[in-house]
Amino acid sequence: MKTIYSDKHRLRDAKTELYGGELVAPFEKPSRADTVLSAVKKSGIGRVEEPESFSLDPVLRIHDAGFVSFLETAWAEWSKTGYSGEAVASVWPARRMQCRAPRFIEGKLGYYALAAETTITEGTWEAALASKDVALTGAKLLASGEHGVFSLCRPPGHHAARDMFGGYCFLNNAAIATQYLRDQGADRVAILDVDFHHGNGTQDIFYERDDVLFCSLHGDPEEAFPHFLGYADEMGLGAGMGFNRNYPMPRGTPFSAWQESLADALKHISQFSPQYMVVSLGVDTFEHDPISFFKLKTEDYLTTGSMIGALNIPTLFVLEGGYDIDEVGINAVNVLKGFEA
Ligand code: SP5
Ligand code: ZN
Repeated sequence: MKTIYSDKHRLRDAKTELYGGELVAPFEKPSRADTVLSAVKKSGIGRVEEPESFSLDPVLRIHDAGFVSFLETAWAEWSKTGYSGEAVASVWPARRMQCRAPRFIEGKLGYYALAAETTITEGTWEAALASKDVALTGAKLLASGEHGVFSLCRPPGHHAARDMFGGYCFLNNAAIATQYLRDQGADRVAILDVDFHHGNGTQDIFYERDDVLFCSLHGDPEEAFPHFLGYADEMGLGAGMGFNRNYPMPRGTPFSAWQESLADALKHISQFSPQYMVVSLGVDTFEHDPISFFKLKTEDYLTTGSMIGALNIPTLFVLEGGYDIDEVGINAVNVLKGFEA
């Protein structure tokens, strides 16, 4: 299996994340991608290739144009205010307030942010653009006949909605790749999101559509980020009714229980008979992940990959979360190995 990787992820190198009331060094940091890349190389699973550059067109098939231009200029607008910290939202269009994007950057940040832990910094936009190129290059390889491709995306994407960033995400790489595959002629694409966190952005983007089935396994939003989406009763809307499936699970969920949700999601994906599957591959389900609460072990990722592979659907793996830097590489690669075996 080929891996697509760009060094430009390094341009996303925030110094601060709001966590537990403090500004801490971000969990989502460049060394994550280094760890995954070195595990890929060590595994001998296949070649590592640079992405092609794509225009903004495939991005604008998913994201709002105002949002895209906000991301593009946010750092420049913030830095000219004279603030010394990173660009961060501090005020929101909360209930009964006007939901419109104001002119000043502080207002725009609140309008477009879904969470305050994620800052915008110099280089964030360039890194996000490269990350979507990594995803799109993988999708293009899939469309040209590859059976499995790994897009080693960083920054991640699944929390980013049509017009919202947050949860360490700016552009929704998996959604952009999925739409690209549709636009290349596939009638149906399934998205399987196994990141510990609910893929709120991806769900929101495809919620009213019956051409993209979205299935997400995640920490119960009663207890886990993003808290305001990911409940089991979210089944889709209009034409999309029945094409969204959530599997929220409680604190301490072991692989034995997680695997049952995976099997059910895979059963529905198989019944949908998609031409392609896009896997939002987060490995923050790991027992030692610092911000999550599932109990998956390193060898469970091999089983996960082989269960996905058993469907025999051309599959794009898009990297999302996973924060225990010692194990994130081996766990991600185990999914790929299991898929190929
Ligand atoms: C892509 C991805 O995995 N994004 C996750 C973003 C989560 N950010 C908020 C984390 C809040 C964590 N609170 C956990 C308390 C653990 N003691
Ligand atoms: Zn996550």
